[in-house]
Amino acid sequence: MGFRPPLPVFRGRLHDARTATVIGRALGAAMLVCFVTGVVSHYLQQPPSWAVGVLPTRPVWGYRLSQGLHVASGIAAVPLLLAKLWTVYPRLFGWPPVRSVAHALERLSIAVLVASALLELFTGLLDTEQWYPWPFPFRQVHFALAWVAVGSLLLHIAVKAPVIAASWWRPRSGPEPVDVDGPDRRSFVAAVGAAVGAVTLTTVGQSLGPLGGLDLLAPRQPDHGPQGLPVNRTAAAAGITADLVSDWRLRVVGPRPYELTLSELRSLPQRSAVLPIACVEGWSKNGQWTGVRIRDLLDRAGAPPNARVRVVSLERGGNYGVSELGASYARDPLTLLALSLGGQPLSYDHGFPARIIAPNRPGVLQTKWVTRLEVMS
Ligand SMILES: Nc1nc2c(c(=O)[nH]1)N[C@H]1C(S)=C(S)[C@@H](COP(=O)(O)O)O[C@H]1N2
Ligand SMILES: [Mo]
Repeated sequence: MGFRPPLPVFRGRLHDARTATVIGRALGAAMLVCFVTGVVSHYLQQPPSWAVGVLPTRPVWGYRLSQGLHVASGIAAVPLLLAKLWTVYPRLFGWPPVRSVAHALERLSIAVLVASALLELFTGLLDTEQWYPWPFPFRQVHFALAWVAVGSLLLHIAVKAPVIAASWWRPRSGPEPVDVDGPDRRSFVAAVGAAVGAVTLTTVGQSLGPLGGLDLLAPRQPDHGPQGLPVNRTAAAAGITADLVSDWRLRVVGPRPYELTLSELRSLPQRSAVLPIACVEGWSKNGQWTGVRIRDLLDRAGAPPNARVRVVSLERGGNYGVSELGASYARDPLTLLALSLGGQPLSYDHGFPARIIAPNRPGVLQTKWVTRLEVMS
């Protein structure tokens, strides 16, 4: 019984339950915010069929806020997770490694939690760089793993509830005059807090305009790009050439189909709206868009009021060449087939001759180089 292999022994109080709780509750909060906003983003991009027509179009900045929080909480979770792992890693050397079936299951659930949390943050971070060095589809796997991570997080919290409760408050000094929450722990927590603050302040400007000047680490600077707006996929990358665009027509397919040239579109009533492009990768920027209301174009085609619309781009082969507007978006007075941005005709990279812009919508669905609107029954 007395045998113990020569494993390291840890005496530092920074590895105790109080530190694990202080770091863990911040990490848990970040993970929960990240999870909820991630689920919002998933269902806005891929709604269940009953929800397609009723997705909320207000507030217009809703998705911008939600996705800004998603990416910010994910980034904040990186230093928190590293600190948490450092705090508890001595437990890897506990002896005996397994004390009971329950203990074995608990260790297994923690392995699942750590693995899924690390992989979530890693894939999410690389997505913000638009770098996909793996063979699986990012979005589906990121979504599925999120449930694994949150499920094992909740299980972990339930198992540890007594320890967490006992360590939640700053321990009071006992009879001996020791500072039980001493300077070591305060320095450690302050350092982790500073790391979280630093990575947040240097990235959150990608979606939070006033902090744009501090946006040093995020892959996108919201001000960099033609017409003051970043570009995710350039016209060149999408294979859009002057040739393709030269005989451009908008085709509206519905009960009364028709075609319009660009100058005919420009002679229809024009509307303006200030709406953000809110990219799922975290950057957001408002633009002043002008163009024709989708609603007006659909009415002219004789579309019923609850019609869904398939939006088709000139772009072939990409993942984003086709999108769908449910009825709530299609009828919204702010949903435009935009022809200009900031008073200038759209640049090629922003979707010339025409793109979709709709309120409270993931950027990935704001289809560029639109050539056809199809009324779906
Ligand atoms: N046809 C097409 N439309 C597209 C894309 C695309 O790759 N192809 N990218 C989308 C994405 S991911 C975003 S965030 C916005 C970016 O818009 P911007 O380049 O005008 O800023 O356009 C969207 N529309
Ligand atoms: Mo995007």
